[in-house]
Amino acid sequence: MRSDAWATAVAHPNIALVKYWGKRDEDLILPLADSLSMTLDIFPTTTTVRLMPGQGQDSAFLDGIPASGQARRRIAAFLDLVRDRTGSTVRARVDTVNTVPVGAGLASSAAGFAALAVAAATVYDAGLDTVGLSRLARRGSGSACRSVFGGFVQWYAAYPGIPDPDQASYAQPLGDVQLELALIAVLVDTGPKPVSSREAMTRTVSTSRLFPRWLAATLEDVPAMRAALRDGDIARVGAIAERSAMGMHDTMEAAVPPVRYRTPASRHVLGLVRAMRARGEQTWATMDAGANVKVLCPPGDAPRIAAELASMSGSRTVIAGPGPAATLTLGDW
Ligand code: 2P0
Repeated sequence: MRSDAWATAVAHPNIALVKYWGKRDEDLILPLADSLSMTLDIFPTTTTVRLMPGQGQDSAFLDGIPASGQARRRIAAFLDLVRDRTGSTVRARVDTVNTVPVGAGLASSAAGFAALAVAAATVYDAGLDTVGLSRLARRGSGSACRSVFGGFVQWYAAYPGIPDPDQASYAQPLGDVQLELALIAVLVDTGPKPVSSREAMTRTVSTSRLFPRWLAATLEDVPAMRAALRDGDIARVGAIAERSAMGMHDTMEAAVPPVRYRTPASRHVLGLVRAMRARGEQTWATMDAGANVKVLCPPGDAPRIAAELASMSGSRTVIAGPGPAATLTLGDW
């Protein structure tokens, strides 16, 4: 490890087709169930980590603006995990450039911590393979472990009884998916979300009477989605994805106090998607921890459906397809 080492990595957001919602270990970020996702080819995050010998604490800049408080502490705690592995005490400067609105349910933390994991593991010479990088990214933000890989991905929960769950919980790409799938992001609201997904998740698990039912459904949805992806059956993929997402929102709306990410604008778009499907279009909706709606459809239909959704909702739409794994793009280490 050279004292002036630096590395730059790029990673893309992922959208879960079967959602992750609920942890069984808040510190290790172990989920209560497996989840399945598609890494996107839009909205990349680029992160540079530069070792700063002599600097007293880690510094972080998000789109050029110094991070403070919780955001800086979360990055510093993540770098501590990397330093713990390598025995280094050298602090670092982190520069992150997002192309996606932060905190709007567009998976900026997934891309951000995946890129940070790859860049930090490189400069600190942590000697991690892709599974190790996925485990590390998970400790920054659960869904980030999926953005280490491209295409369709499964995150293993490491169910109770597994001897070393930290080791056993990581993501892997699915090698047997035949599906051609597009995702249209309908940007109804790109402002920050009212409640962080971390807080919302904890509140849902501890207070929502619907949560046990949702968890049981997820345990059934994972193998059903695996089979639908393997079969390339877009109608089954869409139906399972939509019920996973809507069930997740139902369970958080039953939390005390409720977490409401679905706004009137979201509900309008959800209604448009249902109406399109009723007239024979292959369209299904999913949503994450924010008001924006993502629409799944066949790639050939995406430009037409995106244009119609944009004109009916007045919102910007962006078409995505399966995207690449997180990669190192530059460095001097
Ligand atoms: C997902 N989401 O599967 C779900 C669906 C949002 C809705 O993972 O606390 O930022 O860092 O593990 O990964 C967003 O939560 O939460 C998320 P932490 P994360 O994509």
